[in-house]
Amino acid sequence: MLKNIPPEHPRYQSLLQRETLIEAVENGVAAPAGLVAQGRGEAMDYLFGEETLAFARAAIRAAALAMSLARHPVVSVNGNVAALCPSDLVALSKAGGGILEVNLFYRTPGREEKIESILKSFGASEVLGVGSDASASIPELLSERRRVSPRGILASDCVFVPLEDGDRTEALAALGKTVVTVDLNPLSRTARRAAITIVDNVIRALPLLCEELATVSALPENVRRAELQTYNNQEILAQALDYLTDRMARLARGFREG
Ligand code: PTJ
Repeated sequence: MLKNIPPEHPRYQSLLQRETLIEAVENGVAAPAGLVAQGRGEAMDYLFGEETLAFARAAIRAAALAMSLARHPVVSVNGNVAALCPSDLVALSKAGGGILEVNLFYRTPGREEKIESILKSFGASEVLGVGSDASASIPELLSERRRVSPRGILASDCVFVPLEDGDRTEALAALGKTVVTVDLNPLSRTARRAAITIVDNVIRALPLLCEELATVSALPENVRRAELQTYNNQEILAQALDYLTDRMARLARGFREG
């Protein structure tokens, strides 16, 4: 199906992501609800102009600082991100972003193992949260996402949870963990509750995050701590909304003026 999209199509990248997700649902890697999530993200990306904007770059920098300073960072992997950017997840883990852990909202039989084998095919040496490894539980969470690895999310101080649901973000934050997310919707509960929200398409954000992690890791720890303290997530979300408002107004003026 993927090869049917001509590369010169003006919406090639977007259609490719869509088809990748459809294929992942057909193969049992992504949940059917993952298509709804992708559609929501696609719509927001369209409104933002499908580019990585200044507020996203600032959040990527803060995310890299937080990961580099963490004692035990973890990269949480769901079906959507495993389908969209498996090689970047492995690269992020290897760059110091954290150990990989599969954590699913819809934990149906076989999906964890499929995601594990995708990550391993891209070079991951260890993937937590699969089968009996997800033996610990996050208190106050009813969904299947409560099941975590005692060596991973449970023990972590910083969790990267791209495309997350609001309940778990709140629960992880309540446990005192630094929650870093990627979410194209600045109004989502996850976006508002995370410590650091990268409002960008995960496809574009992950390679930039890997690069930034390498850059900040070269800085002295006290310099990284001081810079991270200046980061304000509410301000970043406000900038994302300001950008949308201004862009929509500009586009509306363009229609009126012809
Ligand atoms: O694989 P599972 O079982 O763990 O399920 C994963 C999904 C994504 C289905 C589950 O976590 C879910 O239902 O998530 P939500 O509540 O739909 O939230 C997903 C958020 O990610 C939404 O706010 C979307 O706007 C956003 N989003 C979707 N695609 C992208 C995105 N953000 C960045 N990049 C994207 N490509």
